[in-house]
Amino acid sequence: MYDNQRDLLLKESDRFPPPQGVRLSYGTAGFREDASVLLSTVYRVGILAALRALKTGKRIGLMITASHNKVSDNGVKVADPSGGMLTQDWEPFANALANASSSQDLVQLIIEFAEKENILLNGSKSAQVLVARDTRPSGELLLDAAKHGIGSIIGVVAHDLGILTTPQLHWMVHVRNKGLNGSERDYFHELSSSFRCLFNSNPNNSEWKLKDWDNQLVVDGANGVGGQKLEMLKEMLNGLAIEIRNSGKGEGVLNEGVGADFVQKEKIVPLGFGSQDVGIRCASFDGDADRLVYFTVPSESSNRINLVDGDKILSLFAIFIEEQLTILAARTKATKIDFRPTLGVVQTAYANGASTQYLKALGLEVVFTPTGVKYLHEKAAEYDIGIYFEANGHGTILFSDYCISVLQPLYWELSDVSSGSKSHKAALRLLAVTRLINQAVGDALSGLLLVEAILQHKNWSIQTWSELYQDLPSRQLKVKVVDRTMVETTNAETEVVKPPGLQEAINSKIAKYPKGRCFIRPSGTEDVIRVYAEASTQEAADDLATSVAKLVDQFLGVGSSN
Ligand code: 16G
Ligand code: MG
Repeated sequence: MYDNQRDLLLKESDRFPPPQGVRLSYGTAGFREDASVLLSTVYRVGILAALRALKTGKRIGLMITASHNKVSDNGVKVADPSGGMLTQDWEPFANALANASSSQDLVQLIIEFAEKENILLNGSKSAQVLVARDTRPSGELLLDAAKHGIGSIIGVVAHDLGILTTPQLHWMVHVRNKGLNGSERDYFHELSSSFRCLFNSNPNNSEWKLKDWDNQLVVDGANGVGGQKLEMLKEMLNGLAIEIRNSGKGEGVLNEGVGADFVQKEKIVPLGFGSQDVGIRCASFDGDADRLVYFTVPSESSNRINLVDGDKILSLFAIFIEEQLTILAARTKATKIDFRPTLGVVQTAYANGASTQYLKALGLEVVFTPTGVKYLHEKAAEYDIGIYFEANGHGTILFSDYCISVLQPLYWELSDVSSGSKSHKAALRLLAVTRLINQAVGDALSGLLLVEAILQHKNWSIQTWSELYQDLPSRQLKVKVVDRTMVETTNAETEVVKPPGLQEAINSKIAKYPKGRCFIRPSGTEDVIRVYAEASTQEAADDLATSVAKLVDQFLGVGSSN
């Protein structure tokens, strides 16, 4: 490392001293903490993103957000050149950087890491990091710290994209690394034009109908960035009739009693919704708009909701894609192009058992990964068409390069042999989905438009969609423990391997309940062990969860469950 690089790093990092007594961990989706302790962490993640940009020679993304956490928290995560999550190999370095206790230690770590990764720190290469933040008040100051971090590596510059949703930033990294423009306007144009294309491919629809389209959709924007961006998207869809509440314009506090996480976990109506919404199609985003769930308010007399979660969104998407592929398969014989993509569905252990059974009964290949987008995304990318969703509403559909490269010529061939036919339209619809659905990460805005287009296409109400299958009753609990790393799991988190004997004890509890299923896992974002239980009745699911929570308490010492 050249002296000027070392001096710059020492000088800049002295301005961002690490907090005392806080141990930081990159976790499932970046660092998240009370915003007041994060300046040094974000500065250091800026350095990491700059090093990653030099290493890959591509644009890297850095997002300031704490997603569904309370407004006083904030966080930071990094997007790799594909627009996906930071490669897991770099997570230990991220942890080491964040926890280095002095500027000297920090510089030493950087020197060693750069040497190991063959990153030249002599300013001979240039690179760019795209940075953005959500609407949290602490975001501006933290973004500034990130820019200082990026600027501490000679040759790397930060490009500030302002306030964005997390998926918008991931999308921009993905698109710009392909040599395309990737502005916010391009993002909205891509979503709105592909949505229009899908909408018009339905014989009963036409462009002018977009305005008069069943206007009974109300969206809860979690008082975050998603509501604001949906307003902008709406403009580009000529006033598509969506009512947006909790849009972050002073109606309430970010994620407080609102948003996808609240709706999915509590299963009660978010603030701003109530008896006036009975029977209407409603949707909720989380604070940074990478989660989407739907719901209805079934009755005026109760605040309970009927949840249509990520599993049901996944099922809707899978049915639609499978239908288009079946139509195409019947006709591709007439063309020179042999198109037989592999299709896979990816879930986690939190997926309701009824959804898995339903998807398997459709003949789909269903696979499981541990919790966290990075795992699901990686698995889905192994298929030509990989559909992944967590029950909490994170998910998307990935199309392989092969798939996209074949669909386009296939569409043109079909326009020769059978223009306007069912198969021609099926190819058109699949092509539109490849453009509408975010290829970098799950995206509430693009997911919402795809759900809406499919419901229109099938002429389904939210009730018809919700009745595809009946969810098994479930219960989630968390147990505070001294050290959550004492629990180790395998088989996509469904079996405990450590501490010994605990899985056997859980099994004997499960055996008592018809359709019983239960697993425990250490949280990746909080210092707790999570318990999930499912059974044929709500009472049984509650009992099973409570008895397993007690076991966790017994095996892992001090603690209380809630
Ligand atoms: C993060 C993850 C989410 C996961 C959740 C689990 C991303 C972008 N987000 O929010 O996928 O479901 O953590 O939290 O990966 P837990 O480990 O505390 O249960
Ligand atoms: Mg989120």
